[in-house]
Amino acid sequence: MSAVILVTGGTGLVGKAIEHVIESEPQDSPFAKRPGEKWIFASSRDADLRDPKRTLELFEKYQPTHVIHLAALVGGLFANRERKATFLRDNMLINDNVLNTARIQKTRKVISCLSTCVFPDKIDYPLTEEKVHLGPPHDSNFGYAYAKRMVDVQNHAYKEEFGCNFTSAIPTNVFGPHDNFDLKHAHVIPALIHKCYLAKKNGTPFKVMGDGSPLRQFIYSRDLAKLFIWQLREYDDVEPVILSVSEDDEISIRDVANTIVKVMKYDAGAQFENEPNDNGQDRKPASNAKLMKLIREFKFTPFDAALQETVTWFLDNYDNART
Ligand code: NAP
Ligand code: GFB
Repeated sequence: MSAVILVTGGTGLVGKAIEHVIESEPQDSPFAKRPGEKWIFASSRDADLRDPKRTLELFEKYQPTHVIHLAALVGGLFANRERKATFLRDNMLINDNVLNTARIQKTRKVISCLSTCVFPDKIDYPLTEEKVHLGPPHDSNFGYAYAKRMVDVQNHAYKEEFGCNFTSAIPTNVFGPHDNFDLKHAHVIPALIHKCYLAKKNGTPFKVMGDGSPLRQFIYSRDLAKLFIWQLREYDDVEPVILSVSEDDEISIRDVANTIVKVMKYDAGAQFENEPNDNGQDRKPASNAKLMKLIREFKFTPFDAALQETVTWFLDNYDNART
C-alpha cells in the first residue's frame, strides 16, 4: 500500500522516537517501515500550525494519506501553571488547523494526542477512556487539558458530519532521548536528569520540587512510538485509547529521583524542597486494559533500562539537547 505518513511535531520527544523505530526496526517487525510508505517528520520550521495558511501549504506540499498529529505546546507542571491561556490557545489553534485541513485534503486517517493529565482530577480510579469529560481537570494545567479534550470532541464531530477517520491516543507521562531537558519548563524526568547532572558536575545539591509523594506512570518514548505505529495500522475507532504502562507500575517522584541518582552515579542524595503546592496532581492512575486487549503480546521496556538509555543519550548529546 502506498502511503504518505505526516508526523506533525516530528522533531520532538515522541516524533524522534517514531523516526528511530521506523528507521531501525528489523523488516519482519510489525513496527518496521513498510514498502511504499513515505514518512515525513515536520517541525514548526516546516509550518507554524497555529497559522491555517501554513498548515494548508504543508498538507498541499506532502499530500499526506495519514497523519500522526503530535505537534503541540508541551511542558511540565511548572510551565503549564504559569501559561494556562497560552497552552489553551496555541493548542486549540494547532488542533483546529490540523483537523480542518485534514478534512479538506481528505486525509484517510488522523491520530491526535490527548494526555492522562487531562482526565478529571477527582474521579473513581483507574482512569479509563470513557471518563475523559466527567469532571474538571487538575487546576495546574486546565488550559492544556481543555485544549486536548476538545480533540476528542472534534474527532466525533468530524466523523458525524464528514465521515472523517479521526481518532486519538491518550499517552501517560513520556520520557526518552530528544526530550526537553529545560530546568524550569520540562517534565519531571528530564528536569531531574539535568539537575542531577549539574549537581554532580558543580558539587551543588540535587534539589527535587515538592515532597516526592505524588505517583506517576511513565512510558518510554520508544515504546510509545511502537504503539502509535500499531494504532496507525490497526485501530480505526473514533474513541481514544490510553497508551500507557499498567496502573500497577505507578512510581513515586521520590523513587524516580532516587533511581536517577543511582543511574547517574551521583554520590550525594536528592534533597526535597517539601513545598506541598509544588506537588501538582497527587496521582492519575490510568488503566491500559483496553490497549492490552487489542495488542496482547506488547512488552514495555523496564523503567530502569529506559532511564539508563535516556541518561546515556543526554550525556552523549548535552551540547545539542534542549536544555
Ligand atoms: P515536544 O518534545 O515538546 O515536541 C513538540 C513538537 O511539536 C516539536 O516537533 C515542535 O516543533 C512541534 N511544535 C510545537 N509548536 C508548534 C507549532 N506552533 N507548529 C508546528 N509544530 C509545533 O513534545 P512531545 O513530548 O514530543 O509531545 C508530543 C505530543 O505528545 C504532544 O501532543 C503532547 O501533548 C503529547 N504528550 C506528551 C507527553 C509527555 O510527557 N511528553 C505526555 C502525554 C502526551 P519544533 O521542534 O520546531 O519546536
Ligand atoms: O512531569 P511533571 O512536571 O508534570 O511532573 P505532571 C510534576 C511532578 O514532579 C510533581 C515533581 O509532583 C513535581 O513536584 N517534580 C519534582 C518536578 N521536581 C521536579 C522538577 O524539577 N520539574 C518538574 N517538572 N517536576 C504534566 C502536565 O503533569 O503531565 C502536562 O502538567 C503534561 O500538561 C504531562 O500532560 C504529561 O505529571 O504533574
